[in-house]
Amino acid sequence: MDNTDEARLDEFMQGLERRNPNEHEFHQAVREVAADVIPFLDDHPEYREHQVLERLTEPDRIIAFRVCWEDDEGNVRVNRGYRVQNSNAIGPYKGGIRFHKEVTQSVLKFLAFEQTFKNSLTGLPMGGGKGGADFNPKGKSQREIMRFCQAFMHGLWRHIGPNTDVPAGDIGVGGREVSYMFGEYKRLTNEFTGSMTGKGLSFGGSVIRTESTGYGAVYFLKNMLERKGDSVDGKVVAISGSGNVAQYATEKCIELGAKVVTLSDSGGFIHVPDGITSEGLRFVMDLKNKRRGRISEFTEKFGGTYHEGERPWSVDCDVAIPSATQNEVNGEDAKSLVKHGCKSMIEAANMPCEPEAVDHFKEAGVMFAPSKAANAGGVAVSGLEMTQNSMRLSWSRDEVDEKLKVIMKSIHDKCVEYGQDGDDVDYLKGSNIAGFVKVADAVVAYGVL
Ligand code: NDP
Ligand code: 2IT
Repeated sequence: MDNTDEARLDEFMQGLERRNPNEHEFHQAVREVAADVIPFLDDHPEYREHQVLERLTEPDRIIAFRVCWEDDEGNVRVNRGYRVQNSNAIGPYKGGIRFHKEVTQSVLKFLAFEQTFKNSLTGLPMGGGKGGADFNPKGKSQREIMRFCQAFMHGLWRHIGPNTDVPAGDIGVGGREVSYMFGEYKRLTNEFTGSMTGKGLSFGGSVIRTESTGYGAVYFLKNMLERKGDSVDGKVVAISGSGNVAQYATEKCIELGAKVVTLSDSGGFIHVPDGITSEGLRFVMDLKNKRRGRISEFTEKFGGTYHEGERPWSVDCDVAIPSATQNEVNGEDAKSLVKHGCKSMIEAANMPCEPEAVDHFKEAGVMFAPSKAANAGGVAVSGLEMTQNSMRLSWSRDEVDEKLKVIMKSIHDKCVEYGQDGDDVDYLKGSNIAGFVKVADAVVAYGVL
């Protein structure tokens, strides 16, 4: 980046930070995109003239609402729900719902902004949005979760619909919660439409949607390694998280011959140097999806070590796949990973790497797959679920898996097209620009809106 672009970036970020005070996650996500897009605009003045970046960093709208519900003891509880509709330039708003105690407007704005470019990269007609609530599902009964989901949908239903905005899952929201919310939407509108994705398979859900984010991230890794004449087989992989994305990334790694040596939750991580077996993974799925237990229980049954309060970035590995949450890999973690042999970083969570970590991976020559490319498999299969709902039919597992592979390869190839740098590929730059161009062309085409 030359001095003029550097000055432009600083000026742009100062304005954004002034207009959006204290929204650190949002600032971080925008800076990461703007750092690549601003120099690109030098050769594409029409986007600058139309203020496309300025428009895409101001969400179309933010909906905030009170969610009032009753717990099992009959106490009245109050949470705040949101939907950030960032851009519908290329399709209905699309993106997950997050239930987590640390949900803020800043977190949802960063996620909705990222989603806009991620969805563009999939090649499917989907705009970008994200929603959620500062509701902590931990320790809640099934009935409390159901009542919360229904109350949340009471605040949201007017603002969504199959051609308007199509929510799905994210942290704290899986098939069970989507089903409660979709059921409530159906009751309120008296319509059975594809207004949410990630539904149960017997009522409009797509096969492979549950697996798609984790599988897609590993397909992306496979594409990156194959470009270098390498393969997933035999790689030692450190994964964080033990939820939806971590589970299916682990499953696909095992299937392709890699050894997954770590998983984690918010309490700590497990290290299994011989690799987590399929049986061990089934135990984790049961533990996390049915019993809502802690990952520490794994070592009691399957061996390995548990590291309380630590993240899994201090173990020997070839590949790291953070799959828990934002900013879970800092600069020191990045140095530790590189020291322990890590050569590929696959961001399966959204923005898991802090900027210092991204810089360090770049300096160290680590292949870096940014989240908007690496984890796009989830929303891609959500897009395929929307298609199946519109056509009122269901595709087979093989058909959907094949389409997912094709989409992940096409995202990889777009990153190469826009991010080629000699023999190397800057996947971050490639994903930012490839994602931006499609949305920007639509924004320009609509005129001043
Ligand atoms: P889940 O709720 O299924 O699992 C989340 C996992 O991350 C749990 O193991 C949880 O531990 C851990 N975790 C959450 N917050 C923290 C934290 N602050 N510190 C440490 N660990 C934490 O979520 P998903 O697997 O669906 O999502 C994981 C990531 O992937 C998120 O960044 C999400 O945005 C992203 N993603 C998800 C997609 C999807 O289809 N689900 C699609 C694309 C991206 P604990 O159980 O202790 O809370
Ligand atoms: O971050 C994400 O891409 C998701 N949580 C999935 C969104 C979706 O609409 O499937």
